[in-house]
Amino acid sequence: MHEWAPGERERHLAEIDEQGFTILEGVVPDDLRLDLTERIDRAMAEAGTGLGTNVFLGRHTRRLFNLLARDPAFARVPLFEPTLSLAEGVLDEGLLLSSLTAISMGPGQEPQPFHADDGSIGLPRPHLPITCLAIWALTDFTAENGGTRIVPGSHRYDHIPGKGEVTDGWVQAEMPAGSVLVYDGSVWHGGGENATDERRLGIVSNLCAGWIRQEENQLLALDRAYVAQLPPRLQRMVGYSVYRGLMGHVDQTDPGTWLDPERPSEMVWDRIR
Ligand SMILES: O=C(O)CCC(=O)C(=O)O
Repeated sequence: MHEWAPGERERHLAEIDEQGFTILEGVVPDDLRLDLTERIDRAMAEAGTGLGTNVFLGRHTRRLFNLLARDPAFARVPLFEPTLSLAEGVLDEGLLLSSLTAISMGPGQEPQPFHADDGSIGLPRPHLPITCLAIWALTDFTAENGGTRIVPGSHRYDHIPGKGEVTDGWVQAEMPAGSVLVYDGSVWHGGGENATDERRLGIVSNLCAGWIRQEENQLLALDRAYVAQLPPRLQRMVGYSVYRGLMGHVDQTDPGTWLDPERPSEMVWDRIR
């Protein structure tokens, strides 16, 4: 269990609210960081992960999607208490895992176009936070190696960046390995430029409100028998749950009870007398 200093969690939540992001410095223990690094390298080698094929994915960058399906050890990322607790503060406890992706940004990578991660959702902006993301720095993130560029306050802009739109006023998430950048998915951001001769390695843990569609379809990506072995909280986060006793039900039952018939579950219909 992560120990917050008095007022620390509230300070991070206020930063996300005010500027769209916050940084948790040095929160990931070294053994976890190194273990995740080794597992990403193994999984990328097994999958034969190639370089991106466009300017957004990055022609010098390898991305491994669907991380949770590749190794249950990656469950530790979306369940990591400090970032999950902040995401619950931004969204609520009914949040879902939207996607889990490793990004290995190689030397020579140009800056990624600015974008908002919730930009595909056609709601008028600004709107309530509907996604909350965490980028884990498994190596140092620096100005030179492509630390994420982010525009403070842009989660409140009334539009998303136009294609190729150049914006000033961005700052860079420079953070030592073991730190995590947590942000509202409405904020304008993009990977920086890697002008070094070493890779910048990270994991993006994307969480969304329990009432919108997940970016990567976790229920199809993960076999049910596999999900049954994951921690119960993560089972709910991948979609074996109902939001407010209603959304996600099957024939008026909570699909979480398919994995554990004893799981307490109150359906909306039980509340109506
Ligand atoms: O790599 C980064 O710093 C940001 C990645 C990102 O925003 C994305 O791929 O959507």
